[in-house]
Amino acid sequence: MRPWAVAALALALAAPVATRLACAQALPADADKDGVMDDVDACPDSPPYDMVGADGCSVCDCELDGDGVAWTSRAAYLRCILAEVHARRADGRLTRKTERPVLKAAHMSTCGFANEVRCCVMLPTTSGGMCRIMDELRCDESVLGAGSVEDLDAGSCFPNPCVP
Ligand SMILES: [Ca+2]
Repeated sequence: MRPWAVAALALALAAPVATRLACAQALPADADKDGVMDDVDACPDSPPYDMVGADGCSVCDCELDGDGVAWTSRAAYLRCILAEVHARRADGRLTRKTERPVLKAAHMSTCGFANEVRCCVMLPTTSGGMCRIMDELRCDESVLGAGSVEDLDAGSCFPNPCVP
C-alpha cells in the first residue's frame, strides 16, 4: 500500500474515535448525580436521593420549607415529600422501586425536627460508624460514653454518612 493510502486509511479509522472522544469530553458533568448538569445546577451539592427541581435545588429542603422558613413540624416536611413523590409517580419520574430510597432518606433524616442532628458514633472494630438521629446535646462523647462521636448537623442517615 502506498504511504498516502496508509495515511488516508489511518485518518479514516481514527476519525470516529476522535469524534467519540470529543463527544465524551463535551458532556457536562453532574457531580451530585441529581440529573441536573453542573453548568445549570444552582445547588451542585444536593444530598443523595434528594428530589430536585429544574434548577437542581431541593423541592423539599431539609431545613427550610418552600417559603424559606424552618419547617413548623416533622409532619409538614413529610407532607411535602409525599406530595412530591405522588406527583412524580403520576408523571412517571419515579417508580415504586426508585421512590423507596427517596422515602427512606426522608424518614431517616433530621428534616422537620428542631434540634436533631445526625450523630456518627464511630465503631472501634470497623473503619466506619453508626448514624443516629438525636438531640444535638446528646451527640457528645461524654454523654454517649462512646470513644469517638461526630455531629454532622442536619441531613439524612441514609445512605450512611459515617464512613471515612
Ligand atoms: Ca447536579
